[in-house]
Amino acid sequence: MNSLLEQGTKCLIVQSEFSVHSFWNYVDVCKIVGAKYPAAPLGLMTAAALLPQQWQFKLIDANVEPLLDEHFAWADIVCTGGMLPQQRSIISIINKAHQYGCPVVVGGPDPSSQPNLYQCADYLVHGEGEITIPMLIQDLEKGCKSGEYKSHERADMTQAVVPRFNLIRFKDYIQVGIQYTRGCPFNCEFCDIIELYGSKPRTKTPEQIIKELQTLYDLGYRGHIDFVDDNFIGNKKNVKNVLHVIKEWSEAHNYPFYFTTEASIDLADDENLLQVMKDVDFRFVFIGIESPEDEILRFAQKKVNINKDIVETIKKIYSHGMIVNAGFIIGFDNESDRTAENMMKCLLDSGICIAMLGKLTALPNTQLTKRLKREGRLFDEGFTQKAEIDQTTSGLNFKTARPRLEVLEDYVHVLKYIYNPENYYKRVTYTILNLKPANKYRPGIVRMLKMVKGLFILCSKVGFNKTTGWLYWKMLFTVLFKNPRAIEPAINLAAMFIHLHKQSKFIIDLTNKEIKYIERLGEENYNQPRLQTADSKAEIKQHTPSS
Ligand code: B12
Ligand code: SF4
Repeated sequence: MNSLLEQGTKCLIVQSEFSVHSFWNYVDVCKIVGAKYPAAPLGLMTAAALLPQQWQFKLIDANVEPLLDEHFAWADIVCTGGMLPQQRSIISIINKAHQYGCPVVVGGPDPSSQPNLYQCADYLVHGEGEITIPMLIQDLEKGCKSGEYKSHERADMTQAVVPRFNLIRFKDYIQVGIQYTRGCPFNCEFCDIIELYGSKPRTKTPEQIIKELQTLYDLGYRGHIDFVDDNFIGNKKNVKNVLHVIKEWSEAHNYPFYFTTEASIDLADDENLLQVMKDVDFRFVFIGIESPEDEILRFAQKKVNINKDIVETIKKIYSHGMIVNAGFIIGFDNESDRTAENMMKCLLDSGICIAMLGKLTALPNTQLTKRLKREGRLFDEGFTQKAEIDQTTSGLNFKTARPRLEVLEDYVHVLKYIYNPENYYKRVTYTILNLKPANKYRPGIVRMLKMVKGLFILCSKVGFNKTTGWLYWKMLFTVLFKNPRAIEPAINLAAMFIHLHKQSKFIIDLTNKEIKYIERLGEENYNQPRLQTADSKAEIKQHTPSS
């Protein structure tokens, strides 16, 4: 091949594998509805739309099909990338491609955060592809055999391209993502979003979003669309505009989609916003609650959550048809022996069923990481250790303020409590009885048949199981009598328990092993070898004004 920019250059795009043990990897639930993996690889589909369009693309998602030697043998160039938990698998893909003599382009959040770990790639693309992929293309035009592309500029989202949705098989996934905004106006100490994407939310125009919806519609996709935004409501004025336009489009197309997203808790302060989200059939929203204790939130700079009556706030969102999934964090400096109790009470009272309980993680480049470094508390192992699964296994990569054993014991205690079958079904019943779903999206006949089949599988798995059987039927009949319009989300939450129960058990066992290990070793002996080396500490001291 003379130039990589030739017409028909074969570009293999690889989404590397995520751990099967991840909280987010609810493959058992996917199987029930005939899918293979929850979410489609939006970052890579977007990168594909920015790469030279004269190329021939093949996208292999190793989470839904095996990545084979013949794929590498076919390729002239390989593109890959992704998040922290994919690090090891991304690097093995780079090595494999090199065995086949293929140059590799790597990009995405982890190569951008930790470029030093990806120097083995031929072309290393930092940050937002809208800015840096054109720089790569310029180099390819010049025939450069390697390069690193970075920029301090942030992408203008109004110029963003439509992702190459045609590179995936929709039936492999439960949901397809689209992105409306990047960045978040808040300033939480532990968050890397503001470092990666800035604190000024940048949004696409309503026309761009409609173009993406229309593309998906024309490709035959129907059903679940996830707005993968850092904070969907970061710019409240713009989001209302786009929602009004989506509403008109959805009406005109007979509501082919329903939506989910991630938003800050102040969503509940805006009745009008809640109503337009209901109007277009938003069904789930993920909210970072982190902690029910104001003192902890204040310390973590999570100001948007302070002085909120969480139970009432969540109830209000349920009444607009949206189930709240939430993130909670354990390991903040000013936690106390009441932290676990308070968290469990909050979860039970608010009915939050799907709670991602993670351990505080000092992610690359965050304010938290900088502070812990200054305080000499950051572990040398950095971010990679144990990060292969997600923040249920990684995290606490620093000397904790409370004894580590206490933090881990609380972690296990809360997990056991929230994913105990009785407690889970209690929360499902509460949530569903408070839910007023819009039910605008109506599945077509094929999807309907799949759902009916899925329901039979679910009933056989959960309904005739000695742990969940009675709880499942009791919940189902309560919902059928008291709020039949919400039967579908009730079934979905019951299905999710298959995954949540299994995943939490895995994490509990793993954490218990860690507890035993620390008990044997002693807290100090655990921390000391992991702390920053003497040299790096000296360097930090030199740069700390107070020292
Ligand atoms: C949606 C999302 C998820 C979803 C879905 C993921 C999926 N499969 O699609 C879920 C909820 C599952 C998830 C989970 C996690 N996530 Co997440 N997630 C996001 C989020 C909000 C959007 C991702 C997205 O689709 N963006 C839109 C696309 C277009 O952007 P992009 O992927 O960055 O791609 C662009 C560039 O990076 C570049 N690019 C990307 N790939 C490539 C490849 C090549 C070759 C090139 C040239 C360019 C390129 O071009 C694209 C266009 O600009 C991001 C934050 C963000 N704003 O991106 C966090 C983010 C990616 N997640 C992150 C993390 C840490 C996680 C978790 C580990 C968190 C946890 N709590 O445990 C888990 C692990 C996942 C797992 N399965 O094990 C971090 C990653 C940090 C890092 N340094 O790697 C991010 C950045 C933010 C955060 N702090 O949460 N996540
Ligand atoms: S509200 Fe969420 S996205 Fe925004 S800064 Fe805080 S943690 Fe990050």
